[in-house]
Amino acid sequence: MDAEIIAAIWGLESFFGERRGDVSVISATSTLAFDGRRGSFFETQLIAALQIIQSGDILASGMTGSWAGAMGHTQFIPTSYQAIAVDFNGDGRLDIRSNDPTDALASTAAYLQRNGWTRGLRWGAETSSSDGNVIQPQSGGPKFAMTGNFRAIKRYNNSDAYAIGVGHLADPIGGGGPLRTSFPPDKNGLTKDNRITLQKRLTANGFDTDGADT
Ligand SMILES: [Ca+2]
Repeated sequence: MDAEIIAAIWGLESFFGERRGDVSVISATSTLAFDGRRGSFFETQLIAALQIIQSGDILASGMTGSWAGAMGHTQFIPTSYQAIAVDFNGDGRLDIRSNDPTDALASTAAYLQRNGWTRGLRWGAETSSSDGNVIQPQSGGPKFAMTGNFRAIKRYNNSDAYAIGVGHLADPIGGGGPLRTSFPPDKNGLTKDNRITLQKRLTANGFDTDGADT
């Protein structure tokens, strides 16, 4: 059940390596450092990114990631890369970005371990009870009882929805069945028709929506 969690994080972070990010990490972090709202955080990430280039682990030209500077298969930010990434395949390089995901997946395991992961313990499970530490993301939807490992997943991304998504993907990867209760429709979300209308209007106003999702 530990390996399934790593696989699920890989799925959520980069669609199992398909979307590792093609934005220059230096460009992304320097832009966000200048932008202000979380300026000091991204300034720290920028400095870390420059130090990684200086160390020779990643070439400047190949240092790409998300719009927020997260890199590779499991989207490590530069400071996490520096602090936690491991050379699991033993080739002398901390490589979380190339086609071989070995180092990235091992680094994710190391990250969870560093943040209090207990081996062999489930993340949580669907429950019919409302007692104790239970989260129900949507009224009328499934309820989940959480373990300490749920908190460890949230250290990856501090969101209940994210951590439930990881657990919910990990369970079937490990052979588990579907949830007993379905998630109700999102009352405040956009419908498909809303999305199509929005994209058409954006396109009409000159924004590139890559075509409406019809
Ligand atoms: Ca390596």
